[in-house]
Amino acid sequence: AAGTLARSAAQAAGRLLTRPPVGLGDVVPAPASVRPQPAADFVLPADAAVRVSADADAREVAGHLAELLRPATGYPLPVADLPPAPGPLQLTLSAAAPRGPAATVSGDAEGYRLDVDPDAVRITAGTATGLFHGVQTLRQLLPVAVESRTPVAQRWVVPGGTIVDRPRFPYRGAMLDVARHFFGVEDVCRVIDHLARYKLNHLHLHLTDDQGWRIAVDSWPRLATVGGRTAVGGGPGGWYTAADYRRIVAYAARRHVTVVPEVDLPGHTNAALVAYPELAPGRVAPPPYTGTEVGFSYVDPTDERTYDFVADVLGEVAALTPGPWLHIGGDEAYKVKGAAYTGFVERTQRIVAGLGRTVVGWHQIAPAGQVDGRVLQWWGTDGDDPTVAEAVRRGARVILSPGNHAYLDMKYAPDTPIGHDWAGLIDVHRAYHWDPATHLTGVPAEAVLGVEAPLWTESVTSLAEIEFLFFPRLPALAEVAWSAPSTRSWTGFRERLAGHGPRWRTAGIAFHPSPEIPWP
Ligand code: TNX
Repeated sequence: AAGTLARSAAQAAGRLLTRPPVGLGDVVPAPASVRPQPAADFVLPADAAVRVSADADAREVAGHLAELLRPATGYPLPVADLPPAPGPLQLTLSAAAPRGPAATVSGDAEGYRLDVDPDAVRITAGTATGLFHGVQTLRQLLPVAVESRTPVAQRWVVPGGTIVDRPRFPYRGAMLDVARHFFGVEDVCRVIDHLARYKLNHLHLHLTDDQGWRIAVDSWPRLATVGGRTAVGGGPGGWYTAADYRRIVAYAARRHVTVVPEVDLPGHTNAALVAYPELAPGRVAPPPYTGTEVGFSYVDPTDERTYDFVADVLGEVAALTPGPWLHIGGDEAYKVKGAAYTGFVERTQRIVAGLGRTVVGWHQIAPAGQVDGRVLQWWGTDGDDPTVAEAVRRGARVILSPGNHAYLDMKYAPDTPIGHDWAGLIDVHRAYHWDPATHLTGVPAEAVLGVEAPLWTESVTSLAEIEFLFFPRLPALAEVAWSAPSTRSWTGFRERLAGHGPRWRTAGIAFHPSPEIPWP
C-alpha cells in the first residue's frame, strides 16, 4: 500500500511539474462553457500537420493557424485535407457544431467547439468563421512564447478538456478614426489582427472629417487629392487609393472581420468643402481645418448638387465594400437643424437603401424616418434616450458605444498622456462593467445588434499610441460583446486578462499596464 501511495504521489508530482502554463479557462473573451480535463493535456508534435475539412474557407483558416504557429515553433505544419488521416490538429466543418446567436449579421454562425486530449486538438464548427474563432482560442491556450516571431525551444502544451463557445451579440467591433490623423494600410492591418485575436468581427473606419478626406473617389477626385492633404495639428495627412482600401478589406475578410466604411454627413465635412466649394453654403471655400473643434461645417442640404455628391461617393464606397453596412455619420451637424437635417438624412438613407446596403448612423439620426433595418450607433453617456427608444419602437436596431464605457479615446486616469476626458475617465473596470442588454431604457436586448469601441484620433498619432489606448480596454469590451452574463465577472476577468500582458509584450504590442490588473 505504501508503494502504491508513493507511486501515486510521484505521479501527482509529475503532473504538477508538467501542468500547462495556461488553464483551459484562461480565455478572453470568456467562453460559454469550459470543462477542463486535467489528465488530458496535449503536446504539439514537431511533425504535426493541420488537417482540415475539404472546403476553401476552412482551408484558409487552417492556413491561418499554421501561420500563427510556425514562427515560434519552427515546425513546418503543412496543411492537408481531412480525411483520410485524422492527425493531432483537426479543423472540422460540421452541420451539428455549435452555432452563433439566432440573428447573426450575415446569417452566419460563429460558434465552435474545441476538444483537447492527449491525441489531438479538434476544432469543430458549422462555419469557417466558427473555426477561425476556435483557432483564436487555441492560440491563447498555448504558452506565451507562441507569440514570438522567432523559434523558441518549448513544450507546446495545450490544457486538456472541452470548450463550447458562441457569441452573445452578432456585431462586435472597433472604430478607427483615420481622418483626424491618417494611418496607412499596414497600421490598419495590424489593428485588424488585434480585433481578430479577441473575436471582434467589425472594423468601422471613420474615413472623412473636417481635418481630412481619406478615400479616393473617382467622380470627385479632389476630395482625396486636396481634402486628404491635411490632418490635426498640421500633420501630413494621406488617403487610401481604391487598391489600398481593397487590401484592407481583403486582409479583414481573411480574418473574418467586416469593414464598415463611414462617410460623415452632413456635418464634419470641412475637408470636402475645401476640395469642392460648390458644396458649401454660399459656395465659398473655407480654409483647411487642422484644429479639434466640431460642429461648424456642413454640406448645403438645399442644393441638388449635394445629393449628386452623396450618391456618387456612397456608390463608389459601396462598390469597394463587400459588407452589408454603409455608415453615414450624422453626428454633431449643429448648423443643419430640424426638418433640414431630418430631410437630408432621409434622402441619404434612401440612397444607401438604393445601393442595397444597410444604413448605420450615429444616434443623432434617430429622429429621421425609419428605413428598413437601419442601425443607430449610440454614443451617449446617459442611458435615458427617449428619441432613440422611439426609433427602436419604429424598427431601428442599436450598436452600443457608450461614451463613458466604450470610448477608447478617453483617458484611463488623470495622468494618461494622450486622450480626452469629456465623457469621464475610463479605466479597465469601467470599460468592462456594463451590460448592453439593459444599458438603454426602452431598448430591449433583441434590438441590440452589438457593441463597438470607437477610437477617435485627435490626440493619437502612431500605432503604438493606438495600442496603448486599445490594450487592455479592447479585450474588456470584446468580452462585454461576446460573453454571456453568467460567464462574466470582474474578478475572473482581471485574472484571465493578466496572462495576456506577457503575450502582448512578446508580440511587441504596446499596452497600458493598468494597476487594476494583477500582471504576472
Ligand atoms: C465626439 S462621438 C465626436 C467626434 C470626436 C469625439 C472625441 C461622435 C459621434 N463625434 O467627432 O472625435 O467626440 O471624443
